[in-house]
Amino acid sequence: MSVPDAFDTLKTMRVHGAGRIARFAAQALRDYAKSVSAQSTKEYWDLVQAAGERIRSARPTAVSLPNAVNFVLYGGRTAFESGSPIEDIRQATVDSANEFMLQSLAAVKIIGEIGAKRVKNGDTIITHCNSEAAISIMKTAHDLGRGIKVICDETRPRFQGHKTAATLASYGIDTTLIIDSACRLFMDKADKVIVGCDAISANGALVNKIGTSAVAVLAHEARVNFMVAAETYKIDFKTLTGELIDIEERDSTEIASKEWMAQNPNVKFHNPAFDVTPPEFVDFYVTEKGLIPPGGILSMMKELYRYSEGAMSIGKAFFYQ
Ligand code: RUB
Repeated sequence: MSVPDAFDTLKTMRVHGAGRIARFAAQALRDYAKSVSAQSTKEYWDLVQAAGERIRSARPTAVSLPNAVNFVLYGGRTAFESGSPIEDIRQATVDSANEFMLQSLAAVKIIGEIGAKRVKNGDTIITHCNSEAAISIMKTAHDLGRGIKVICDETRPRFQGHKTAATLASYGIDTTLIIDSACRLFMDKADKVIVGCDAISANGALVNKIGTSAVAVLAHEARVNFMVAAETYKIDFKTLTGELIDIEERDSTEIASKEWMAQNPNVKFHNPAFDVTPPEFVDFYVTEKGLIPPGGILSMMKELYRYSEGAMSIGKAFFYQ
């Protein structure tokens, strides 16, 4: 797949969900790095970096995308800066992409195992949007015989909740699909909320699909545990220096048809794809490195930077930019 095709696939959400986006980006950049030819190492590296920039710009909010791209480029740059020949830079880039993809998949599995320990027999769980990390927890709990029930928000405007409901039901989990605005009614019946994550800021705030913060407020009101399944590469290091996470604004045709718009020319539209849940509404993050309360994110950032050898060294990757 060409770099413009990869960009388009991400932009139009044919691949969506932060983890899948990250692995798709790593794979697309790997394939480009594998095949592109150049006359000099500088030309080669400029081309690979430009491809990374392009892929990185497809979706602004999920920090897994720049972190994945930076991770892949980090491997190549180390070889480039040490004066290695093109073939070695190519191999280093391919190796770091493969490492990222493997570690990302492993993280989803570990999150499932760690998170399932927090799920009790007979729990009713509410979930929002479509998160493979959150699904991993629910599937693992189900496989352990916990007899869970899951209520899925439909997640307007793109209805990713339908996908979650179909997946959970296919595993044999007792699954119910509700409209987003029915969530408060069902919160009384819930024991916990489990959602995924697009980004975590240094203060422990969660960025996830639009509507997540409303679910968190409802959980808080009803004293229902709110847990977030998140690989550590969803931590946004830029927030350490005060940068705010960009919230993607999507096309208004996701919420009204062109025909309706033409009939109502004075109506304005606003279609943010994500929202921010303040740390006080998050009980804990389930990461592949264990459970972390929102107040522990800063220490995790330090750990990721300090112990940045080998796998998942997003600390190093961040400073690569
Ligand atoms: C998907 C979404 C998911 C997170 C986490 O949004 O908000 O909850 O990306 O998913 P979109 P995962 O459909 O707009 O990409 O756990 O799979 O990384």
